[in-house]
Amino acid sequence: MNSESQPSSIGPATPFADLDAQGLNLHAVFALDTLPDEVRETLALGDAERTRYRQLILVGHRGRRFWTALQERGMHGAHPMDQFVTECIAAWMDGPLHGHAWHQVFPGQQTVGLQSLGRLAGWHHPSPFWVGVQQDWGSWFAYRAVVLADTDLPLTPRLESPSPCDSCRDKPCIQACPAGALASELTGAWQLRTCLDYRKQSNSTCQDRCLARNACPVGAAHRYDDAQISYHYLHSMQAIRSYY
Ligand code: B12
Ligand code: SF4
Ligand code: SF4
Repeated sequence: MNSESQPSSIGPATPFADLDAQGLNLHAVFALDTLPDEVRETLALGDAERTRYRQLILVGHRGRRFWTALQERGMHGAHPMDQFVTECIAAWMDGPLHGHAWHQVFPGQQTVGLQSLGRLAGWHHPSPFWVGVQQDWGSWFAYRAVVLADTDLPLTPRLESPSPCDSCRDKPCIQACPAGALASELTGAWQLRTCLDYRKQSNSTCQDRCLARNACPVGAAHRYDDAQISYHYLHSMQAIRSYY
Protein backbone atom coordinates (compact mmCIF):
# COMPACT_ATOMS: atom_id res chain seq x y z
CA MET A 1 0.00 0.00 0.00
CA ASN A 2 1.52 3.37 -0.89
CA SER A 3 1.11 6.47 1.25
CA GLU A 4 -1.60 7.86 -1.08
CA SER A 5 -3.96 4.99 -0.44
CA GLN A 6 -3.51 4.93 3.31
CA PRO A 7 -6.39 6.41 5.24
CA SER A 8 -5.22 9.32 7.34
CA SER A 9 -8.07 9.39 9.80
CA ILE A 10 -7.08 8.43 13.29
CA GLY A 11 -8.86 5.40 14.72
CA PRO A 12 -10.52 2.48 12.92
CA ALA A 13 -10.24 2.93 9.15
CA THR A 14 -13.22 0.71 8.35
CA PRO A 15 -16.02 3.28 8.44
CA PHE A 16 -14.20 5.39 5.87
CA ALA A 17 -13.03 2.66 3.49
CA ASP A 18 -15.62 3.51 0.81
CA LEU A 19 -14.54 7.15 0.84
CA ASP A 20 -10.84 6.24 0.79
CA ALA A 21 -11.46 4.20 -2.34
CA GLN A 22 -12.58 7.39 -4.12
CA GLY A 23 -9.55 9.36 -2.93
CA LEU A 24 -11.56 11.08 -0.18
CA ASN A 25 -8.79 10.07 2.18
CA LEU A 26 -8.88 12.70 4.92
CA HIS A 27 -11.55 12.45 7.61
CA ALA A 28 -12.16 14.06 10.96
CA VAL A 29 -15.13 13.54 13.26
CA PHE A 30 -16.07 16.30 15.72
CA ALA A 31 -18.74 16.46 18.43
CA LEU A 32 -20.99 19.22 17.13
CA ASP A 33 -21.56 20.82 20.53
CA THR A 34 -17.82 21.19 21.22
CA LEU A 35 -17.04 23.23 18.11
CA PRO A 36 -16.06 26.86 18.70
CA ASP A 37 -18.90 29.35 18.26
CA GLU A 38 -17.31 31.05 15.24
CA VAL A 39 -17.24 27.74 13.37
CA ARG A 40 -20.76 26.78 14.41
CA GLU A 41 -22.05 30.15 13.22
CA THR A 42 -20.89 29.38 9.67
CA LEU A 43 -22.98 26.18 9.79
CA ALA A 44 -26.15 28.27 10.29
CA LEU A 45 -27.87 25.49 12.26
CA GLY A 46 -31.55 25.71 13.09
CA ASP A 47 -32.98 24.34 16.37
CA ALA A 48 -34.10 21.12 14.69
CA GLU A 49 -30.64 20.43 13.31
CA ARG A 50 -29.00 21.20 16.64
CA THR A 51 -31.04 18.49 18.35
CA ARG A 52 -31.04 15.98 15.51
CA TYR A 53 -27.28 15.79 14.84
CA ARG A 54 -24.45 14.96 17.23
CA GLN A 55 -21.42 14.87 14.98
CA LEU A 56 -19.76 16.84 12.22
CA ILE A 57 -17.78 14.80 9.73
CA LEU A 58 -15.14 16.69 7.76
CA VAL A 59 -13.99 14.98 4.57
CA GLY A 60 -11.08 16.03 2.42
CA HIS A 61 -8.69 14.69 -0.14
CA ARG A 62 -4.92 14.77 -0.27
CA GLY A 63 -2.82 13.79 -3.25
CA ARG A 64 -3.91 12.49 -6.65
CA ARG A 65 -6.28 9.59 -6.05
CA PHE A 66 -9.38 11.79 -5.87
CA TRP A 67 -8.68 13.37 -9.27
CA THR A 68 -8.07 9.94 -10.81
CA ALA A 69 -11.34 8.64 -9.37
CA LEU A 70 -13.16 11.67 -10.76
CA GLN A 71 -11.67 11.10 -14.22
CA GLU A 72 -12.70 7.43 -14.07
CA ARG A 73 -16.24 8.42 -13.19
CA GLY A 74 -16.32 11.27 -15.75
CA MET A 75 -16.79 15.02 -15.33
CA HIS A 76 -20.51 15.79 -15.38
CA GLY A 77 -22.58 18.89 -14.76
CA ALA A 78 -21.66 22.48 -13.95
CA HIS A 79 -19.77 21.45 -10.78
CA PRO A 80 -18.38 17.99 -11.52
CA MET A 81 -16.27 17.78 -8.37
CA ASP A 82 -19.07 18.75 -6.01
CA GLN A 83 -21.47 16.43 -7.82
CA PHE A 84 -19.06 13.50 -7.55
CA VAL A 85 -18.44 14.16 -3.86
CA THR A 86 -22.18 14.46 -3.19
CA GLU A 87 -22.74 11.07 -4.83
CA CYS A 88 -19.88 9.51 -2.84
CA ILE A 89 -21.22 10.87 0.44
CA ALA A 90 -24.77 9.69 -0.30
CA ALA A 91 -23.52 6.19 -1.20
CA TRP A 92 -21.38 6.11 1.96
CA MET A 93 -24.18 7.22 4.25
CA ASP A 94 -26.45 4.66 2.63
CA GLY A 95 -23.82 1.93 3.06
CA PRO A 96 -21.84 1.53 6.29
CA LEU A 97 -23.84 4.26 8.05
CA HIS A 98 -27.27 3.25 6.78
CA GLY A 99 -30.11 4.27 9.09
CA HIS A 100 -28.47 7.39 10.50
CA ALA A 101 -29.99 10.82 9.93
CA TRP A 102 -27.59 13.13 8.11
CA HIS A 103 -27.38 16.40 6.27
CA GLN A 104 -24.65 17.61 3.92
CA VAL A 105 -23.84 21.27 4.56
CA PHE A 106 -20.89 21.41 2.16
CA PRO A 107 -21.01 21.29 -0.80
CA GLY A 108 -24.11 23.39 -0.28
CA GLN A 109 -25.47 26.89 -0.12
CA GLN A 110 -23.59 28.44 2.78
CA THR A 111 -19.89 29.31 3.19
CA VAL A 112 -18.72 26.93 5.90
CA GLY A 113 -15.43 27.85 7.62
CA LEU A 114 -13.44 25.04 6.06
CA GLN A 115 -9.96 26.24 6.89
CA SER A 116 -11.03 26.82 10.48
CA LEU A 117 -12.26 23.22 10.64
CA GLY A 118 -8.96 22.16 9.07
CA ARG A 119 -7.09 23.98 11.80
CA LEU A 120 -9.10 22.11 14.44
CA ALA A 121 -8.39 18.80 12.71
CA GLY A 122 -4.66 19.60 12.53
CA TRP A 123 -4.66 19.57 8.72
CA HIS A 124 -4.05 23.29 8.28
CA HIS A 125 -1.07 25.45 9.13
CA PRO A 126 -0.99 28.92 7.62
CA SER A 127 1.33 29.27 4.63
CA PRO A 128 2.67 32.50 3.14
CA PHE A 129 0.43 31.90 0.09
CA TRP A 130 -2.83 31.48 2.04
CA VAL A 131 -3.56 27.83 1.18
CA GLY A 132 -3.05 25.61 4.24
CA VAL A 133 -0.01 23.34 4.56
CA GLN A 134 0.69 20.22 6.57
CA GLN A 135 4.03 18.51 6.95
CA ASP A 136 3.12 15.19 5.28
CA TRP A 137 1.07 16.32 2.29
CA GLY A 138 2.12 19.96 1.99
CA SER A 139 -0.56 22.12 0.38
CA TRP A 140 -1.82 19.31 -1.84
CA PHE A 141 -5.18 18.80 -0.19
CA ALA A 142 -8.63 20.35 -0.13
CA TYR A 143 -11.85 20.14 1.84
CA ARG A 144 -14.51 18.22 -0.02
CA ALA A 145 -17.50 17.68 2.29
CA VAL A 146 -18.99 18.59 5.65
CA VAL A 147 -21.73 16.29 6.92
CA LEU A 148 -23.85 16.55 10.07
CA ALA A 149 -25.03 13.19 11.35
CA ASP A 150 -26.58 11.46 14.35
CA THR A 151 -23.71 8.97 14.28
CA ASP A 152 -21.47 7.69 17.10
CA LEU A 153 -18.22 7.46 15.17
CA PRO A 154 -15.04 7.65 17.25
CA LEU A 155 -14.02 11.29 17.61
CA THR A 156 -10.79 12.12 15.82
CA PRO A 157 -7.99 13.51 17.96
CA ARG A 158 -6.28 16.57 16.50
CA LEU A 159 -3.44 15.55 14.18
CA GLU A 160 -0.47 17.09 15.96
CA SER A 161 2.39 18.17 13.71
CA PRO A 162 4.57 21.25 13.58
CA SER A 163 4.08 23.79 10.81
CA PRO A 164 6.56 22.97 8.02
CA CYS A 165 7.00 26.70 7.48
CA ASP A 166 8.58 27.15 10.92
CA SER A 167 11.65 25.14 9.92
CA CYS A 168 11.74 26.22 6.26
CA ARG A 169 14.75 28.51 6.18
CA ASP A 170 14.87 29.71 2.57
CA LYS A 171 11.09 29.95 2.02
CA PRO A 172 11.26 29.31 -1.75
CA CYS A 173 7.54 30.05 -2.06
CA ILE A 174 8.11 33.73 -1.24
CA GLN A 175 10.84 34.07 -3.83
CA ALA A 176 8.77 32.30 -6.50
CA CYS A 177 5.81 34.69 -6.43
CA PRO A 178 6.19 37.10 -9.35
CA ALA A 179 3.77 39.58 -7.79
CA GLY A 180 5.40 39.84 -4.36
CA ALA A 181 2.06 38.91 -2.84
CA LEU A 182 3.19 36.46 -0.19
CA ALA A 183 3.20 37.00 3.53
CA SER A 184 6.70 38.05 4.58
CA GLU A 185 8.44 40.42 6.93
CA LEU A 186 8.07 43.03 4.19
CA THR A 187 4.38 42.58 3.35
CA GLY A 188 2.94 41.24 6.63
CA ALA A 189 -0.07 39.16 5.57
CA TRP A 190 -0.72 37.54 2.19
CA GLN A 191 -1.87 40.26 -0.22
CA LEU A 192 -5.02 38.90 -1.87
CA ARG A 193 -5.52 41.99 -4.05
CA THR A 194 -1.90 41.97 -5.31
CA CYS A 195 -2.19 38.29 -6.21
CA LEU A 196 -5.51 38.68 -7.98
CA ASP A 197 -4.47 41.80 -9.91
CA TYR A 198 -1.41 39.94 -11.14
CA ARG A 199 -3.34 36.80 -12.03
CA LYS A 200 -5.79 38.83 -14.11
CA GLN A 201 -3.11 40.32 -16.33
CA SER A 202 -3.15 38.85 -19.84
CA ASN A 203 0.56 37.90 -19.66
CA SER A 204 0.32 36.47 -16.12
CA THR A 205 2.19 33.21 -15.47
CA CYS A 206 -0.32 32.39 -12.71
CA GLN A 207 -3.56 31.94 -14.62
CA ASP A 208 -3.43 28.17 -14.36
CA ARG A 209 -1.07 27.68 -11.42
CA CYS A 210 0.41 29.31 -8.36
CA LEU A 211 4.19 29.46 -8.76
CA ALA A 212 4.60 29.91 -5.02
CA ARG A 213 2.58 26.79 -4.21
CA ASN A 214 4.50 24.81 -6.83
CA ALA A 215 7.80 25.95 -5.32
CA CYS A 216 7.05 24.53 -1.88
CA PRO A 217 9.02 21.28 -1.48
CA VAL A 218 6.80 19.87 1.29
CA GLY A 219 4.55 16.91 0.45
CA ALA A 220 6.01 16.51 -3.05
CA ALA A 221 4.74 12.91 -3.27
CA HIS A 222 1.18 14.22 -2.99
CA ARG A 223 1.50 16.99 -5.54
CA TYR A 224 -1.45 17.13 -7.97
CA ASP A 225 -0.69 16.39 -11.61
CA ASP A 226 -0.57 19.33 -14.02
CA ALA A 227 -4.09 18.70 -15.34
CA GLN A 228 -5.57 18.95 -11.85
CA ILE A 229 -3.55 22.05 -10.96
CA SER A 230 -4.67 23.68 -14.16
CA TYR A 231 -8.31 22.71 -13.60
CA HIS A 232 -8.40 24.31 -10.12
CA TYR A 233 -6.60 27.49 -11.04
CA LEU A 234 -8.54 28.12 -14.25
CA HIS A 235 -11.69 27.54 -12.23
CA SER A 236 -10.61 30.07 -9.60
CA MET A 237 -9.70 32.52 -12.43
CA GLN A 238 -13.36 32.42 -13.52
CA ALA A 239 -14.47 33.31 -9.99
CA ILE A 240 -11.82 36.04 -9.77
CA ARG A 241 -12.93 37.58 -13.09
CA SER A 242 -16.56 37.53 -11.96
CA TYR A 243 -16.18 38.80 -8.38
CA TYR A 244 -12.89 40.71 -7.97
C1 B12 B 1 -13.76 32.81 -1.38
C2 B12 B 1 -12.69 31.77 -1.61
C3 B12 B 1 -11.68 32.11 -2.50
C4 B12 B 1 -11.55 33.48 -3.18
C5 B12 B 1 -10.85 34.52 -2.32
C6 B12 B 1 -10.59 34.20 -0.88
C7 B12 B 1 -10.59 35.40 0.04
N1 B12 B 1 -9.61 35.48 0.91
O1 B12 B 1 -11.46 36.22 -0.02
C8 B12 B 1 -10.73 33.16 -4.45
C9 B12 B 1 -11.69 32.90 -5.60
C10 B12 B 1 -9.70 34.19 -4.86
C11 B12 B 1 -10.08 31.83 -4.02
C12 B12 B 1 -9.00 31.33 -4.69
C13 B12 B 1 -8.39 30.15 -4.34
N2 B12 B 1 -8.82 29.24 -3.42
CO1 B12 B 1 -10.32 29.54 -2.25
N3 B12 B 1 -11.83 29.59 -1.19
C14 B12 B 1 -12.73 30.51 -0.97
C15 B12 B 1 -13.82 29.94 -0.04
C16 B12 B 1 -14.99 29.53 -0.93
C17 B12 B 1 -14.33 30.84 1.05
C18 B12 B 1 -13.26 31.43 2.03
C19 B12 B 1 -13.99 32.16 3.13
O2 B12 B 1 -14.28 33.34 3.01
N4 B12 B 1 -14.35 31.43 4.18
C20 B12 B 1 -15.15 31.98 5.23
C21 B12 B 1 -14.48 31.84 6.59
C22 B12 B 1 -15.48 32.04 7.72
O3 B12 B 1 -14.04 30.51 6.64
P1 B12 B 1 -12.67 30.10 7.41
O4 B12 B 1 -12.22 28.77 6.91
O5 B12 B 1 -12.84 30.21 8.86
O6 B12 B 1 -11.75 31.26 6.89
C23 B12 B 1 -10.60 31.49 7.51
C24 B12 B 1 -9.50 31.26 6.56
O7 B12 B 1 -9.95 31.52 5.21
C25 B12 B 1 -8.52 32.22 7.07
N5 B12 B 1 -7.82 32.98 6.09
C26 B12 B 1 -8.31 33.81 5.19
N6 B12 B 1 -7.32 34.37 4.53
C27 B12 B 1 -6.19 33.86 5.03
C28 B12 B 1 -4.88 34.11 4.72
C29 B12 B 1 -3.89 33.45 5.43
C30 B12 B 1 -2.47 33.74 5.10
C31 B12 B 1 -4.25 32.49 6.41
C32 B12 B 1 -3.21 31.77 7.14
C33 B12 B 1 -5.57 32.26 6.69
C34 B12 B 1 -6.52 32.96 6.00
O8 B12 B 1 -9.16 33.17 7.92
C35 B12 B 1 -10.53 32.93 7.89
C36 B12 B 1 -11.17 33.27 9.21
O9 B12 B 1 -10.66 32.44 10.26
C37 B12 B 1 -13.08 28.72 0.59
C38 B12 B 1 -14.00 27.55 0.95
C39 B12 B 1 -14.63 27.77 2.31
N7 B12 B 1 -15.90 27.48 2.38
O10 B12 B 1 -13.97 28.15 3.26
C40 B12 B 1 -12.08 28.34 -0.50
C41 B12 B 1 -10.71 27.78 -0.10
C42 B12 B 1 -10.16 28.62 1.03
N8 B12 B 1 -9.93 27.97 -1.30
C43 B12 B 1 -9.09 27.03 -1.54
C44 B12 B 1 -8.20 27.00 -2.64
C45 B12 B 1 -7.37 25.74 -2.80
C46 B12 B 1 -8.10 28.09 -3.52
C47 B12 B 1 -7.20 28.18 -4.76
C48 B12 B 1 -5.83 27.57 -4.61
C49 B12 B 1 -7.85 27.67 -6.03
C50 B12 B 1 -8.26 26.29 -5.95
N9 B12 B 1 -9.53 26.10 -5.73
O11 B12 B 1 -7.45 25.40 -6.10
C51 B12 B 1 -7.14 29.71 -4.99
C52 B12 B 1 -5.88 30.27 -4.25
C53 B12 B 1 -5.85 31.75 -4.11
C54 B12 B 1 -5.21 32.39 -5.29
N10 B12 B 1 -3.89 32.49 -5.32
O12 B12 B 1 -5.89 32.76 -6.20
C55 B12 B 1 -9.18 25.95 -0.50
C56 B12 B 1 -7.97 25.95 0.46
C57 B12 B 1 -7.54 24.54 0.81
C58 B12 B 1 -6.38 24.56 1.72
N11 B12 B 1 -5.50 23.57 1.55
O13 B12 B 1 -6.23 25.39 2.58
C59 B12 B 1 -10.58 26.24 0.17
C60 B12 B 1 -10.66 25.91 1.65
C61 B12 B 1 -11.61 25.43 -0.65
C62 B12 B 1 -11.62 23.94 -0.40
N12 B12 B 1 -12.70 23.30 -0.80
O14 B12 B 1 -10.73 23.32 0.12
N13 B12 B 1 -10.71 31.27 -2.96
S1 SF4 C 1 8.12 26.80 0.89
FE1 SF4 C 1 8.55 26.77 3.09
S2 SF4 C 1 7.56 28.64 3.91
FE2 SF4 C 1 6.71 28.25 1.87
S3 SF4 C 1 4.83 27.05 2.29
FE3 SF4 C 1 6.48 25.59 1.88
S4 SF4 C 1 7.28 25.09 3.91
FE4 SF4 C 1 6.08 26.97 4.15
S1 SF4 D 1 -0.97 32.77 -7.78
FE1 SF4 D 1 0.93 33.77 -8.51
S2 SF4 D 1 0.69 35.87 -7.80
FE2 SF4 D 1 -0.74 34.68 -6.61
S3 SF4 D 1 0.37 34.04 -4.75
FE3 SF4 D 1 0.65 32.41 -6.26
S4 SF4 D 1 2.57 32.93 -7.26
FE4 SF4 D 1 1.87 34.79 -6.25
